Amino acid sequence: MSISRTIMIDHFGQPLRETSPEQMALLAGNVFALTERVPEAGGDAFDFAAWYAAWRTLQGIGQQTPEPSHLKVEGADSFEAVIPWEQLAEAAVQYAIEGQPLQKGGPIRLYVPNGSSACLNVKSVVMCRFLHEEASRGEVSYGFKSTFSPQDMRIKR
Ligand SMILES: Nc1nc2c(c(=O)[nH]1)N[C@H]1C(S)=C(S)[C@@H](COP(=O)(O)O)O[C@H]1N2
Ligand SMILES: [Mo]
Repeated sequence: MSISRTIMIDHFGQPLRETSPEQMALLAGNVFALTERVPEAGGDAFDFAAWYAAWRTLQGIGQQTPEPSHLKVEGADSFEAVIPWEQLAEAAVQYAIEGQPLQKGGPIRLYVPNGSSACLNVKSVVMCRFLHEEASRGEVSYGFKSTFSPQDMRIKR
């Protein structure tokens, strides 16, 4: 089975950009063994924040554009997580194992060591959406895709 090697980027609703695991790793600049940051995990990783900073510069996104409030990551299986920006400071992206593309969980997998749940370690990430949603700042959600937004999730039934 062949998996998609493309990752789409939605930054604050601007036109979608496309990238790949290898482009992301190059842009992030520094690759390391994931186990250094996530002891139970393996493979090759780069720092999420380093990638984001370099990507913003490449896209010409200036200082006047605020930091996101959340990252929404979507897996190929429609699992998705909305992660508060503050939880991503130590986040790492697994993009290869021994230099080879991921056979499972590719094209990339996000690891959030400081996250509020292991459920935020989304596999098979095909879409990263950078959001600014002040009303839901600090709120986490994850699960299989539904028609509910994080805004809707705030109303407990
Ligand atoms: N794409 C995708 N990522 C996912 C999930 C999923 O169902 N699909 N499950 C999440 C949940 S709820 C957990 S607890 C962890 C489990 O990770 P593991 O299989 O490495 O133990 O993966 C997370 N990432
Ligand atoms: Mo989970």
